[in-house]
Amino acid sequence: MTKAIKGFKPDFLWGGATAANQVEGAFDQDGKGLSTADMVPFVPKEKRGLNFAIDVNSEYIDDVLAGKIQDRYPKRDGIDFYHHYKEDIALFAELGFKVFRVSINWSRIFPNGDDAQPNEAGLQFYENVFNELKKHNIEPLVTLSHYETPLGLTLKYNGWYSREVIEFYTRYAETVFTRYKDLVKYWLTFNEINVITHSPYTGGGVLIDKIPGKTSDQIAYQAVHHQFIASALATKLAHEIIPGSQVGCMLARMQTYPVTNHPDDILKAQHDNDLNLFFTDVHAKGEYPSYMDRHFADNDIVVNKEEGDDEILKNHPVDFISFSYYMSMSVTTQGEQEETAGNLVKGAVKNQYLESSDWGWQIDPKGLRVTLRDFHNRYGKPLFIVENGLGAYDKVEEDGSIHDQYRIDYLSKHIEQMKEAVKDGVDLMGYTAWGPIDLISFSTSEMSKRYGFIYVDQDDLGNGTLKRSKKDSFAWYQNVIKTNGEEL
Ligand code: BGP
Repeated sequence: MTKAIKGFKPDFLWGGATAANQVEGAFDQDGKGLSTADMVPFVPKEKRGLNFAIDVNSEYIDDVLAGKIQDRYPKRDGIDFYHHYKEDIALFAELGFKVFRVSINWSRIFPNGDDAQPNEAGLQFYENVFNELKKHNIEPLVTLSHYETPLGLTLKYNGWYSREVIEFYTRYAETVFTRYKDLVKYWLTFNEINVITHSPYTGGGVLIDKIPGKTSDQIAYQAVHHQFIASALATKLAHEIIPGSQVGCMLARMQTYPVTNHPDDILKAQHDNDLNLFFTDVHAKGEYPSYMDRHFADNDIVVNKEEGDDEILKNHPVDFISFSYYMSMSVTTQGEQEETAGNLVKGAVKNQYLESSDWGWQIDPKGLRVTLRDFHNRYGKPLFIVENGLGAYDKVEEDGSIHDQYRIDYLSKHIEQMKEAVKDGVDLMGYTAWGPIDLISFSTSEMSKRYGFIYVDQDDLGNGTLKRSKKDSFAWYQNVIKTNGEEL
């Protein structure tokens, strides 16, 4: 008898994902300290390059703190979720969310990062949020660190480059696990942990100009080793403090294709994929993969480990693998070709078969199926897509409606491929669309790069009423959830 091929599980976790620094605002209220995200300015389009993230250096930070620079910092204001969370969660409930991904802003809990005692007002805020979710039967999925290193740790220790930060992170993790043990079951240790090799400041609160004589990669791989240890220790703590808890790692997946079938292209794509999957390899298998020995040697990278580190990694692998997926990459060794914008893979070039978003991200739903199958075969662990979506300019019609069919097209094609992957045998736990409510863009600090089913009336300069309204995609996603992905 042949086995029936089924779609999504009945308890599939449908929902949406946000990060504190992109939604909350209230950056200096109720005892919150500054975080690295609070120092990222808005840079007008004409002044930007192909860079993925707007970066800052130590001189810039010193000048801001000394009051010499008066830039705009959209992530300090977010969409004021801090004061709108009840209204926003009610809208997520109306969408039918089973899960909602948030991050805890570390500097709300430990304002300087290394404080001896947590800030009660910060703890209370998230307790209120989690209780509100519970009221609506929505599971929280909580990221401990989403590009929000307390600035104090950057200024005093140079962020994750310092091993001491592991202890501050585990203190923070233990504090929130203990406080929310009856409210939160699903945790992620670091958002897009691989981004640290592209932007050590964003991913690790590290200022590389403070470490002369070392390459960015030499610094980043040391810093990420500390994050791996911290992640494993947090996994251990979660399992001890919260019975039945599940902890995942989180990768910005960069599915990379060879442009031609020249063996050099195949090898290059394989190597770039390995460099990306290194982060999930360590988290899932509990050890450094052997291919990194060669990469480290070729690039003069020495990762200082302490005795006992290998055991910590080995003993506490993650329970599931989560990742963001927006686009795929293509690479070639065969001559010059046009580069694509906004990517994390050095030298990635245009794929002639794919269309691009207004920000140059190449849209590739089938790449998601490839990614899911690869992960499944490589790790055999449950998978969770915790970010996916289309950043687009939306037009508000005179009657207030917003016809975002382009967003529906993007999402439905990706969910279709998820369904195929599930039929291929992939164990998929859930899907949280990025930015279910419009929020501040991570890479550009723009408000006008919108992902939401819910529109927020605010422009790039911070003008607007902050009023929330439903786009066409709202009813569409509501029905997707209602039919468990059957109707797209
Ligand atoms: C991921 C980040 C998110 C996010 C998303 C979309 O890399 O984890 O924080 O915002 O990308 O990116 P952007 O906001 O730059 O369009």
